[in-house]
Amino acid sequence: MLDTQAIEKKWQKRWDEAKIFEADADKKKKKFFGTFPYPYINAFPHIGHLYTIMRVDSFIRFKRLQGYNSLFPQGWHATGSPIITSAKRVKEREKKQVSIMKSMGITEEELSKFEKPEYWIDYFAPEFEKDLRGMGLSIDWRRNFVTTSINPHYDAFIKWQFRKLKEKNYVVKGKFPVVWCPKCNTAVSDHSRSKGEGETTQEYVLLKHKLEGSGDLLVSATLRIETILGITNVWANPDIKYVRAKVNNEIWIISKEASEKISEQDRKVEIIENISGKDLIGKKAQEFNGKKVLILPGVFCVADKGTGIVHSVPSDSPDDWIALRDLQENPTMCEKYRLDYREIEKIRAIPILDTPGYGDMPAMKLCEEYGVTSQKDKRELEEARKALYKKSFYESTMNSLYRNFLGKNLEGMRVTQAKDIIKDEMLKQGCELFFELTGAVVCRCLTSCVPRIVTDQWFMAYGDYEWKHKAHECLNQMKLYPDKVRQQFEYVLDWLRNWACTREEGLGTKLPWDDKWLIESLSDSTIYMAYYTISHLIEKIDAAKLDDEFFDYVFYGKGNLPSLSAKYGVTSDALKEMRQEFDYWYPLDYRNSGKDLVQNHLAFFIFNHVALFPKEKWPKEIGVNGWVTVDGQKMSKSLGNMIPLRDMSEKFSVDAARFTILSGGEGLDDPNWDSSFASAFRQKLEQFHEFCLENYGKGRDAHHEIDAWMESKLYQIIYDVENALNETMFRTASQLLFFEIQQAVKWYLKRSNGEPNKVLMMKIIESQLIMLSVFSPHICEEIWEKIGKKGFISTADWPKIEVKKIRKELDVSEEIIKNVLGDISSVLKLIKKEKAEKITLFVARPWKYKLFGIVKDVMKDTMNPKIIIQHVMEDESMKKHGKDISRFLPKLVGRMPQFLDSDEEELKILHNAKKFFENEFNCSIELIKASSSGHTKALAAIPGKPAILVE
Ligand code: A2H
Repeated sequence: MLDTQAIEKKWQKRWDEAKIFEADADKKKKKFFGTFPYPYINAFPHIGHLYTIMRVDSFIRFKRLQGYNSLFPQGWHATGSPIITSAKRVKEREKKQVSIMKSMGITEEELSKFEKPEYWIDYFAPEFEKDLRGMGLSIDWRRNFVTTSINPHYDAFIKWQFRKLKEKNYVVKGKFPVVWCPKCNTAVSDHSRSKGEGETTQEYVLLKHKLEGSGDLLVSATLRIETILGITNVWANPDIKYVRAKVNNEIWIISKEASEKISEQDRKVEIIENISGKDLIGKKAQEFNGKKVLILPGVFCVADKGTGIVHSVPSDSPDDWIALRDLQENPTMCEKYRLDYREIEKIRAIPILDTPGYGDMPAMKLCEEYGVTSQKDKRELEEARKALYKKSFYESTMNSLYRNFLGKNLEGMRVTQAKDIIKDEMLKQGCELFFELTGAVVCRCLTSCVPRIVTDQWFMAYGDYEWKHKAHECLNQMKLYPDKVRQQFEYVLDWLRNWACTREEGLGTKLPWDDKWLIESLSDSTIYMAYYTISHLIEKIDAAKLDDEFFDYVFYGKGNLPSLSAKYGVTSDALKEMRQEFDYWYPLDYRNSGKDLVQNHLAFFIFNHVALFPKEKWPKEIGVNGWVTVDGQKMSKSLGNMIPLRDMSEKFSVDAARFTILSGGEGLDDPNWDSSFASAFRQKLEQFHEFCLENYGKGRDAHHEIDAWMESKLYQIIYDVENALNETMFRTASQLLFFEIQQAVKWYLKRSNGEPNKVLMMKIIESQLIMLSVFSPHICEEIWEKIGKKGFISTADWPKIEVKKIRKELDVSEEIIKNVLGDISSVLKLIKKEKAEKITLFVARPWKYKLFGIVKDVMKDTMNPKIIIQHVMEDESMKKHGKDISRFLPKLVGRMPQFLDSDEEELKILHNAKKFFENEFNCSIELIKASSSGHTKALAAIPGKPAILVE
């Protein structure tokens, strides 16, 4: 058995000594710069990290082979809650955390050290580096760094970033709703959650409808306050419990659930009495403009959303439209609630907006389009609701009813714009804001979160219209892998609003102008790829001296070199080098991450780049991938299937592990790690090692016919691999560059009687090695050295293709020969004959080739045998074979063999393979054209499948 661990160590050491992955700016060379998000270092890296990081390493290795000066740096993220909460949980000796620590091999005595967050960094940063080095990643380790004030140079960089953002008004302070943990007493951003990543607060406007005959206010909640002039009625659910409650100084009628939530949002709530929804039905309510509307039964109103009361705008809400229609078609229902049916019948939707493509009654139109026939069509209704919500928000305009809205002319204005104006006006009229979470959120401390309004928080103003616009501009010019994620990015860029960017405790960089605050982890990690370009050089400068002028010089080229050099105590050349490194490596070419980061990190990455850098430095490509499953199961600590990377070498060998993870999936699908594949592939690599050593440099000098096919096949595969890699389709590439080549070589060796062409065989082995080195570099280096190649394979040249030698027609010939070989074997088996004396092959009659040509053409349009035969019979020359054709043609539909243009050509290739057949079957082979034979067997021959006679 090969000692793969020794091979891994050997090559990792050699790479390190030769510094082949250390890349410096070099204006003469084209460059490629790719990154994997720096991980939180609160446990050892595991298989979940492996897939994403391999997508970066392999892409960069590929680019390096293609001649790019390629840079792959790696740092560590120590900011914020992942480390802090873990440390806290250790301090509390929380059971689960203690068992996690134990499973990482940390002893009881060491445990107390992990109570201090700083210790995690000291401990895990080197461990991470060791494990990633152990995976053979082609990282430039000089550029490695850690975040937070522990690294004063990075700290200065983040402070520069935030001062710049604040100058542009992109960091603001204000009263904003946040997702709040009542236990930690802090806003809880995505990476501080154990559940509910991506969930956020949603703002509702509460609208008050005065109940006739009393001062009570029926309060409804809406996301679309701008539709206020379209209200035709109010919905209350007859089957749920409401309360009359004193809210501050008013009496509100809302659901019981709502009263609890409202009391958490800065209001005093006292419940006076319970009332049933039924008792509200049929009463009247007065709107803000004096208009009176009926309260009607709305069974779709749920108690735990908003206030449990909904006002109805049937022109623009599919839910309201269909609920109203259901009621209008149901006199019995009206009777049940003692409603005057004639009055209900008269209610008409009020046109208020113009929606391109849908006119002024879009709710009705969308219900029709999506097939909503009643409230029971829940799925259709949801689709209609979603479609209209988006369309209306971006495209609808206010109609003439809004010509004078509380003194403002809003006619013709876009909903996006009018919404805020109307909201502000209505807030003055007594409406209030109310917040819900878009879904359940649990803090890392395991407490359920609630929406909360905070007043002195700092926010990133991702809702800023111009900023969004620029972010879109950047996205539009970016290449995305796969492009399918573009829509999600567009949605996120639009949807992002204010983002709480600070928290009160933990590790991180202090907000430069308000040092009670620390910058949270998703906000100090947006443009650090720029920091990589100088991270190994900046340490020459005393961190205490680093100020904005320094970073302005490096990133913007501003300032006077001699005076800067004096100021920072380094030579002008040292400064110039940093500027050049940045200028050369930026823009970032490729960033890859898991799909969970689209909604936060990757969007922030775009936002912050466009805010701080000129267009020519905006990032160029983003790759997004799915989540790793392990042997078909979700990866989780409790299942114990999060294989740590440090176990890979021994269990599977690093090269097999790298190959396995990349062949586990591609695109947005969740890739699966298959342990049995990894074990099997380890052996395959060993066999491959043996094969290369045995076959390299051996073979004949002469050229045979079959060499052309093999060469064509090789180039075709290289070409396809290159295309797949260019699209980060690593799974496709892995199949081609390993299994497909092997299959081809196997056939080639069979066809050349075990004696391949020497030069070609060398070329095959070298090409395959170079391509495979993208996935499994150690074993490839080892073989490369053993077959006598000079230099590292990791820095070799990507195999060159001679396009004109790719000849697809040769594939057809080989396919026919393969089929004939199989058919003869089947016949021998069928007649139970071990050895034949003689085998005759009859090549089909010429008219059948013409027939096949026609059929192949027609089959592009239809697979219906009847229609195909009709088409065939349109050809005069086919008519006389009509009977024959209708007998055998139906069997061929969908499974025509590969065939050549004429019996002459087929005969020729069979002739070339005659010796091969004779060797295979150890008998003489005769080739006869069916057209010149009277043998009945000959009639069965069709193109690509000669008839076989065994004697
Ligand atoms: B919207 P989301 Cl014109 N039960 O207001 C059922 N639905 C409720 C509810 C409850 N307890 N509380 C509020 N809603 C409705 C106007 C409107 C609304 C228009 C168009 C679309 C639209 C007039 N009805 O919502 O599930 C309210 O109806 C479509 C999304 O939290 C509220 O806004 O997203 C909306 O659902 C909130 O729905």
